[in-house]
Amino acid sequence: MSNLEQTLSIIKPDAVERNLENEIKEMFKHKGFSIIKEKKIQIEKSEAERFYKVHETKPFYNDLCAYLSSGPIVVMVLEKDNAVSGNRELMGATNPNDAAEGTIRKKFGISIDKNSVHGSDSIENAKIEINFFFKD
Ligand code: IDP
Ligand code: MG
Repeated sequence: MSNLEQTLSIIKPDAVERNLENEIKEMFKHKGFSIIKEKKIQIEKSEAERFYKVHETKPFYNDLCAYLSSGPIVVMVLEKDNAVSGNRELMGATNPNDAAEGTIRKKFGISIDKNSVHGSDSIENAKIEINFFFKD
């Protein structure tokens, strides 16, 4: 049975800055994801703070929000069967040092903070995050 889902993906500033946008998109397409919406934007720090609100008590929250708003990002809605878990798998572990071979973070991540991509962690959060960037 098919279980079509959508998830939110962000190509973070470190990857956009290194011109990795197309290579990362190719990895998504190769795994069968359709990119059904996308835009390249730069967000205000206050928007990053809203987006990452779940992390507001973490010691890295301020740096994380400063970083996400530090340069252009590419925000995408990805669609395929089981897209949420499939994207997490393709991204790899949060720390690129722990990420499996063949994952985006293994291939392109620089450090735990400059780890090249964001992906929603649940179906519920995917809906919230898609609506955050693409309300229409
Ligand atoms: P995720 O991006 O794999 O879902 P989260 O735990 O949701 O990881 O953390 C959000 C982002 O915060 C990570 O992608 C990473 O950039 C940053 N981050 C997480 N843990 C740390 C840390 O211990 N130090 C610095 N940055 C961190
Ligand atoms: Mg997360």
